[in-house]
Amino acid sequence: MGGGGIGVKTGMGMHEAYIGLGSNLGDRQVLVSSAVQALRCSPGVGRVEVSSMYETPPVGGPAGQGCYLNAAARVETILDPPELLRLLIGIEERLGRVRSERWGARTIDLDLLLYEDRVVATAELTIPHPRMHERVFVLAPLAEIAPDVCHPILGLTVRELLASHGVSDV
Ligand code: A4P
Ligand code: MG
Repeated sequence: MGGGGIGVKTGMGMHEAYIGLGSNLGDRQVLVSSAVQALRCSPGVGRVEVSSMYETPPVGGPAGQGCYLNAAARVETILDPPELLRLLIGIEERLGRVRSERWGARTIDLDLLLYEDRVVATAELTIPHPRMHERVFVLAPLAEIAPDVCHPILGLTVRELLASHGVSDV
């Protein structure tokens, strides 16, 4: 098996997952970029492709929060969904996230949006992310890198989900 180098080889055992990134506290651009960099350097993660960053008004949560920077990433990984969630939580913690109030301001939020066509519903993890289809701040960056990927429960592509919010293009 030549040529793989360090890191993850493509092929058998490799899965495709999509991550939503959001930040509305601190240096948002540096935090989102650092999270992408951390993903790229993580054991078990191969190629990472990332969308542009989108400035979005806060949805829900306490009044007076600043705008978010949101992005989406496609990762190739040999990690299974719970392992990938643990990796995301570890990166959030390293980047200084403190969990206080639900939907409150945060340095970085990493959500596991989709993992191939898997449907997972455990106490710790729900895939697809249960609110992804309701949120233009998730769908717009995701449509940039994965317009034709299908939501395994709703049976609609990301492009179609975005269009259902009256957004035809990003
Ligand atoms: N968890 C279960 N499933 C997942 C999953 N698929 N991905 C559990 C990630 N986590 C998942 O999440 C709480 C727990 O959910 C995790 O420990 C994990 O075990 P959290 O990140 O601590 O809490 P949260 O982010 O405050 O809650 P939640 O429900 O993830 O919030 P959302 O739905 O992500 O919304 N407005 C704009 N413009 N942009 C944003 O990015 N984000 C939110 C957060 C609200 N408003 C926003 C934005
Ligand atoms: Mg979250």
